Amino acid sequence: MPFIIKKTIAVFLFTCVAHVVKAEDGYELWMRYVKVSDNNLLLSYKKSISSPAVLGNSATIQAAKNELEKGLSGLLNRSYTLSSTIANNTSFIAGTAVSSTFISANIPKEELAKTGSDGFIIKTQAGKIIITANSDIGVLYGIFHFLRLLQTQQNIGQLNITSVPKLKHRILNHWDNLNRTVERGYAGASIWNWHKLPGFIDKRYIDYARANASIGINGAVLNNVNSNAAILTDAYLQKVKALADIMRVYGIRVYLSARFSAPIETGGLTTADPLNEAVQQWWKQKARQIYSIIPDFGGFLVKANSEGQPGPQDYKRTHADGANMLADAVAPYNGIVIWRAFVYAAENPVDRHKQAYDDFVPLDGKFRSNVMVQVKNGAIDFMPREPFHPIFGAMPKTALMMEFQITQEYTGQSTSLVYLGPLYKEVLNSDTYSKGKGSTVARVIDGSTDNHTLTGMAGVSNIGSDINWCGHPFAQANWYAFGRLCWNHDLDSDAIADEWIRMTFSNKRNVVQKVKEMMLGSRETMVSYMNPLGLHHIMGTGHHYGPAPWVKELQRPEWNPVYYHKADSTGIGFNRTVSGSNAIAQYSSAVQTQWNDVNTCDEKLLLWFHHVPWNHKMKNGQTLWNELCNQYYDGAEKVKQLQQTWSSVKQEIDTEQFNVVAQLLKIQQEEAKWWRNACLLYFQTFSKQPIPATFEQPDKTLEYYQGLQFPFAPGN
Ligand code: BDP
Repeated sequence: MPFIIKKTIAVFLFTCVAHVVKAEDGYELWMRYVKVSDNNLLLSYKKSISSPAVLGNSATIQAAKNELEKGLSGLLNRSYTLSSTIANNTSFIAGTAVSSTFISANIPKEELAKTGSDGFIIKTQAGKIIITANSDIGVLYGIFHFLRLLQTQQNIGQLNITSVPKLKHRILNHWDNLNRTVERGYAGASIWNWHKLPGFIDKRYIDYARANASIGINGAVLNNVNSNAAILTDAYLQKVKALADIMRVYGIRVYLSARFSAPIETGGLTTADPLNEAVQQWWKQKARQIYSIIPDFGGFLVKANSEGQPGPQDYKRTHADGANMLADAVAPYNGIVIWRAFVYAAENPVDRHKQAYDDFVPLDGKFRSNVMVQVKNGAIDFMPREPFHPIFGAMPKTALMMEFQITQEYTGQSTSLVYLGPLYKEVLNSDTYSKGKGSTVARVIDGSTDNHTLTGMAGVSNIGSDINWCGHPFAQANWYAFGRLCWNHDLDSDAIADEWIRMTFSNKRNVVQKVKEMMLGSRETMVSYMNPLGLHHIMGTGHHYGPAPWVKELQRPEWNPVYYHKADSTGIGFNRTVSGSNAIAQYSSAVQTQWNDVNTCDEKLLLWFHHVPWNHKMKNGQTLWNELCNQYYDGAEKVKQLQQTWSSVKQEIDTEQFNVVAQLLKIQQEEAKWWRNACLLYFQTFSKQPIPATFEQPDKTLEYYQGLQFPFAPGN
């Protein structure tokens, strides 16, 4: 073949290869490290980062080096080999102060002291960028932060950042079962391949740990709160150890959900009574064994006496008796016990809203110092909108941990684009008034209102074996937002969305602006077409997929949607004021005044606290019935707008990612209509009023919606 032809073919092949852009499947999450698109910035970054050095040689520092190498090579499109020593032309240095005299000479001790065990400093000093911390994990967090600055295309000319997490324990709760099903999981199977552990280490475990470390998450409860005692047996503890060994490198401790009756099920005892000495010894021995295998084991999470789980009340003991017994077992190893306050009982006729408070508040001051009581954000159950849980602010002597749900059990599951940042912030910013104005939920959990140092936040994970981890590409943003808020609850959801979009999709102004607009409105949109005006718990039975406000025959009263909406010919809503269940009395008086008058109550929570006549006049002059219709229609309409906005950025988004989201938005549109039509047709049987003629009328009957069945819906 003549040379010229060979050359032409070679050039042709090269051009083809160069143009094959890898379609994105979402696996890389927000750590894509694609080349910086702004050329000026790219040049300035390259200039600022020469001969980077990362000092130290622990496994964590090695992970930090790997990450920086991967990040810089991708972002700056040039291969980097990191050095462990400072050269003459080194302009970027990362390491602890003890790792280098250069760092200790340039970063004042007092500044470093303020960063504690996990925080970090990023500073331009003596013409160099210095990333430093008191610990190797702090250095790793600093490197992730630095990479985020490049990913989001920030100016790094004169850096002066000190970042310290506001919460000590930043934990994901996996509701993963040992057979790899995931309770309320919508992203495939559990990522923990228990059967193949400990021999087989899936690469995902490392990427999972990287992703968590990148946002500061430092704990993972590996198994479901509805737990199986087998996780505490010798064989499983070896599997847990294999995971702990990986996570340790990234600063993540593993925790286990402990089944309270494990001494009976796996220990051969006849009781699990927390005051029984043999039971106490059994747990002490179990803790000793676990810590001999996993020295930095985090501790136990317990769901007790709730939804059929065993607990201390089975023996007429209190939650404090149960928690303290476990706390004593892990205390010698610095372990903690996280005891859930999500309790309610079928036998208790009191409004479910009140039950956890009634059980727990009298126990304030009775828990050991290594116990945290983990409280869901609201008193019912992770609803699309709930008032904050009245326990926040009511147990000043107890370390209270927030529990949010990241997995979208009640917020559209894996077919809906719902950014939960605004939900989390709404709760965190709520004022409990427990110590006067400004005693926000955030300040209760970060320990500042009541002087606690044991602080934390848990999120029920939305992670599974799906290639994109979370099922819906936008669900990744909820994992991300949760982590960022654990680190700093002062961040606003707009800023978090901004970062996430830049790292996940693009830094282009148009994309950031449009996608952010979609995300920021998405939670309110979902509330409008599912649970407007304070409606709650009106979803399908068991799987919780779709609307079913008509359900009234379930065995336990508080499992029935009719228990919550109480629609009748006179009106709709749950009267929780003094003339009703008086749940409102569990809040401080300043909070009560926001909600206890039907005419001044925040309308977003109107039907949460009041049973309201159909013709009640709303603040905008509409009747309640018409406003309910408006909200449902408005919500469904806004999903159409989400579709349009998404289409407008088509050219700028990776095709595969674009198509996944476009298909899901189409499903969401149908689901929004379904919620709207089914709920309004049903409530109309009580209001006896028409859906205003200006609206497109439902095309199916109520009977049709009532007949829908989903026996195989996921997550059940
Ligand atoms: C409910 C879920 C159920 C969980 C429970 C819990 O439907 O699957 O077990 O919360 O938090 O919302 O324990």
